[in-house]
Amino acid sequence: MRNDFAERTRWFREARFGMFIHWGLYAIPSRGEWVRSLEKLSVEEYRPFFEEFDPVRYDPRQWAKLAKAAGMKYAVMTAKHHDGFCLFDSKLTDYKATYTPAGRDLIREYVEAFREEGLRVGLYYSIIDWHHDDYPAYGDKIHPMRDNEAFKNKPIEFGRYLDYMHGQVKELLTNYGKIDVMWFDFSYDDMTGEKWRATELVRMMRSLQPDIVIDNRLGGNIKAAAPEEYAGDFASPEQMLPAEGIANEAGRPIPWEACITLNDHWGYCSSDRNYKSAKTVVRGLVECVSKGGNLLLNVGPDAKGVIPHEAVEILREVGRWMDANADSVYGCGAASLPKPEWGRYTQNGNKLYAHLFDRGMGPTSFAGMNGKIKRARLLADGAEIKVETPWMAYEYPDDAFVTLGGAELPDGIDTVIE
Ligand code: FHN
Repeated sequence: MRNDFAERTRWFREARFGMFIHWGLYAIPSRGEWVRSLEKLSVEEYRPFFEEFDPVRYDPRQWAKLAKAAGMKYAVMTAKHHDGFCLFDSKLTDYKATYTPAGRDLIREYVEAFREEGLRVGLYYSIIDWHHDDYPAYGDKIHPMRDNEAFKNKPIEFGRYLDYMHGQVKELLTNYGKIDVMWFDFSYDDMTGEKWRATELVRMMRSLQPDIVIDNRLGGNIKAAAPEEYAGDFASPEQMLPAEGIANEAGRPIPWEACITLNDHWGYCSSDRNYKSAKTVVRGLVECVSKGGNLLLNVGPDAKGVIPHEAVEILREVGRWMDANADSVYGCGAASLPKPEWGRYTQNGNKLYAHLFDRGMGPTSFAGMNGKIKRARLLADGAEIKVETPWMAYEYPDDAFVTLGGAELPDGIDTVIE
C-alpha cells in the first residue's frame, strides 16, 4: 500500500467516528485518570490498586459490538496512561496487567476483539510516566514518585526512560499485529519534539508499520507548510470543536480529530453521571464532519471492565441514528456551501446532506438553489420531499440532489437526505 500521506490517512478521513477508551488502575479509586497526581498519592497509596486489579467482567468483544453498533469505525485504547501502568504484557516492566490478579494481556484481547468486529485499532500511549524512576517531575505538579523521601533527591537518567519508552512503542508495534493509530499524549513546555527523540521514534514506527496514522502530540507544528517528521498525521483538539476546519499555513485542510468525553471524565469516575445526550453526540459528530474532521468519543470502563450503562444506552441511540443516516457521515466532509442558519451541511462528492437541527416555522428556506438540485429524498426512509423554495445559486454537478425534511428523531434532529 502506498504510504504517502493522502493514502495513509484516507481510511481515517473517511471513518469520521471512533471510540476512545480510557481504562486502567485509576478505575478503582474511580476519581478520574489523574487521581494519583492530583491527590499526590504516594507509591504506597497507589500500590493497592495494582495488587487488586481484577476486571472479571472485561469482555472487549462486547465493547467492540457496542462501538460497531454505534457506527464507530475505529477505536483507540490506553495501553499506558500517565500512571505508567501497562495494560499490555511489556517485557520491559513488571508494572503491567499480566502481573496483577487480572493476569491477562488486556491490549491483546482488545485488538483481537475489535478487529473481529471489523473495526480498526489504535493505541493511546502516554509519553508522560509517573511510575518510571527516570521520569522527571512535571512542571509545578509534584511527581508522585518524588513525594517520598526515598526519591526526593534521587538522580534520574532521562535517556534511560526514553530507551524504555521507545522500547515499549516497538513492542506495541511488533507484537500486536497491524496497529492503525498511535495516539501519543502529551508534549508540554520544553518537553517536546527531539526531547523525546521523536524523529528516531517515528522513523522506527514507520519502519515497523508503514501505514500507521499518528497524532500530533509528540510536538512539532502539524500546520507548518513543511512540518517536522514527527509532527503527526492529524491534529487533536480536545474537549472542543474548532470554529472551522483546520488548515495548514498553505491553506491546505489537514486531518483532525476532536477527542471528547461522553461524561466529564476520561477515566472512570463513579460520581460523574453527567452524560451528554445522543442528540448532542450526533450534532457534535455532524459538526466535526461538516468541518472536515473526526469525532473520537470517549468511554471510561469501571474496575470490573464494564462500560457504564448510561454510555451504552447513549451509544445505542446514536447507532440508531447512524443506521439511517451514516451516508451523511462516512466519507463526507465540508460542503462547498456556507453553514445555513438551521443546521449543517456535509458533502461527499456530488452528494449534499443537509442536517436540519433547528426547524423554523414553515418550509425550510433554501432560497436561491435555482434548480441545481435534481431531486430531494429523505435519507432515513427515501421519501420524496418537495422543495418549497428555489435553491441557492451554487455550482453543483448536474446529478447532485439533496433532500430536506424531517426524519423525526426522538430528540428532534431532522436529517437530510441525499
Ligand atoms: O492528561 C491527559 C488526559 O488524562 C487524557 O488522556 C486526555 C485525552 O486527550 N489527554 C491528556 C490531557 O490533554
